[in-house]
Amino acid sequence: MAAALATTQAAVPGVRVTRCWLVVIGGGEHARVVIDAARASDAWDVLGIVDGDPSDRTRMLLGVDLLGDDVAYLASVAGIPPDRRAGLVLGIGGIGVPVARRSAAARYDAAGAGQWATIVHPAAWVSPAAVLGPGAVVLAGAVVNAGAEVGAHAIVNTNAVVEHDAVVGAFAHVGPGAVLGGGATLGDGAFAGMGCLIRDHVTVGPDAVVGMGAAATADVPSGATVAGVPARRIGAR
Ligand code: JB3
Repeated sequence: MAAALATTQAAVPGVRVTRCWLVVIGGGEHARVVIDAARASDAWDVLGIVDGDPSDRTRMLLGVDLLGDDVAYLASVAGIPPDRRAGLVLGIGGIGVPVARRSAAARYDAAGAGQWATIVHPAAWVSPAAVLGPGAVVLAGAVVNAGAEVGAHAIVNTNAVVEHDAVVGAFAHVGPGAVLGGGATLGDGAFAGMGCLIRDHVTVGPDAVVGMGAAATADVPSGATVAGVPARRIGAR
């Protein structure tokens, strides 16, 4: 990470580990797994969540502080020097529709609110020869093999596989158990549904959707929705 982030010293038996503070934007269902991954990784201490919905369950379930809505949080960090600000990560999952995630990221970027953190659950494997973009999240059991690239704010969900040399675009989402074969591409904002297969060297265009359990054996046009085995076009997103 280019510049320093605000850190916290956490005592663990026999050692002191320096962790960075993390703020999670959005406090719904996806945020819970992001928070678990961040805590498990020993790299982050979760300062709190930012969410305008006061009914959220994440605080109660995981004991996380609510820092207010976006307006309140952005106002609160305005006077803090950049190197004293917490790292940021999107906790908004959006279930394959990246609109809210894109607009939240743009809002925080426009405000210069802080650096985006990259969160990797310790039970995931990410090759040292893979590249993860800022704000990318790789959850438990996932594998990201050598030469793969995972773009900014992309999600590699539980038990997903991103094979060697595959590319996951910015804001794309590889759903739980989905597999991208070697050299495959999931375009920006595209969604690979749970358990789907994307054949090696196949390209799924930006903002396309590959349905749950589908097998994409040929390229998928931008914005298309495909389903079935082999996958056939069933509509547009
Ligand atoms: O399928 C899996 C494994 N996970 C799904 C995930 C990818 O998408 C999960 O099952 C859910 O269906 C869905 O999770 P998500 O997006 O966390 O949904 P939900 O529980 O509705 O939480 C979204 C939260 O984001 C809500 O609390 C919203 O108030 C909040 N939110 C939405 N837009 C926002 C914004 N929060 C902030 N701070 N800023 C926003 O612009």
